[in-house]
Amino acid sequence: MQVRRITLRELHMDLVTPFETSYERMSMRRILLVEADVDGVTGWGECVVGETPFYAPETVETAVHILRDFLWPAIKGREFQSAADVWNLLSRVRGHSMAKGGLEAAVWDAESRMKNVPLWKLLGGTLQEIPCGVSIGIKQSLEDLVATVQKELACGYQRIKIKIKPGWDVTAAARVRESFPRIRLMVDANCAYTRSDFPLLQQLEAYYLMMIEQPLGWDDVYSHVELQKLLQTPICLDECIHTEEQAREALELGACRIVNIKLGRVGGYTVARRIHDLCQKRGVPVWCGGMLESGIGRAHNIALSTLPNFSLPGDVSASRRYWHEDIVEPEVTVTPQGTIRVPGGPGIGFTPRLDLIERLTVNEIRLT
Ligand code: OSB
Ligand code: MG
Repeated sequence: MQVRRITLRELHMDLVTPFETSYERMSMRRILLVEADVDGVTGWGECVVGETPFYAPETVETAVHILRDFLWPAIKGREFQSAADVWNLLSRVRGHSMAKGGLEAAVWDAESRMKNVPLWKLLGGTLQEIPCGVSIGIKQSLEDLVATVQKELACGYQRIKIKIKPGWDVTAAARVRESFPRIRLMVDANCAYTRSDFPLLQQLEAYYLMMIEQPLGWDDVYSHVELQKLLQTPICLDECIHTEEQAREALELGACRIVNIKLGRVGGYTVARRIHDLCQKRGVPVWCGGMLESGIGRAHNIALSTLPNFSLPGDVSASRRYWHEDIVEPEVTVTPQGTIRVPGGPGIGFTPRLDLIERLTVNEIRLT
């Protein structure tokens, strides 16, 4: 098969509620979609780049540049057997995982539509219903936080993750744990701490957290090794893991006991599946992270989450938590048990709403 052309679209979408992390507050997203024509069949992917380089180095501008000037030329006119081969065609470009991941995902969607099978089956997925958690941003007050947790639990979500930062950590965890003694609770620091904060991070042990996600530097595996030695609570790495080799390093050194896998952060399904398999062999559970995706990226996260070692609830939740109107039909919904039922249709199993996509598009680039 060959990719005949790709179209990049940047959409502006307002979040239902602003989302605050240790590094920024977001109230809208610049969503970058990739539409790929593969032998006449259309597939869709999402580059999960941020508006800023504060989570990871890539932004919308870098992704468009790399896609247009390097990734498209690398794939244009090339014959390949399956979407699983796309990673090799793109691997000459170093880094830029989110740009690669969005393009690769579009080809996977197209291939599974071509074969008339659900993408999750083509990937080797086995779970037909995936467990869901939510990621709750930093709030104005502890009361606000508790009320938000309460609301999400009432929707059925199976685990609660709260964002922390210096000044909003031990007190926030303590208050939520006090209010909800038995829930599955975890925290995500997005790299906000350093080695001098080890005593503070040790205080979090008192709240029976499932894990502490990415407390230390985005490129600092070794400090996580040191911290994990001091903690009973498992560390989960997010920002530190961009490649299969980094995942192996982290597991080998004992930097974490759980891995968050995001398609964009690792450059697509090929590496995501390798990290999944590696963790599975070592008995390390994984879960699917989120990047405040539109329905397209969310549908891909659902497909990924069907692989058997995605045994912990992910940050894959209902469309309505993010958007007044999502760009796929039907929108993503969660059962009262806090699960998503995996769609049975071909490809990602959700249909892009072309009229709405067009309305929200602020920039369109066709590459042929
Ligand atoms: O660290 O997991 C993260 C959102 C944007 C960037 C990084 C992260 C997040 C989230 C939200 O935690 C997950 C979601 O609900 O999509
Ligand atoms: Mg995270």
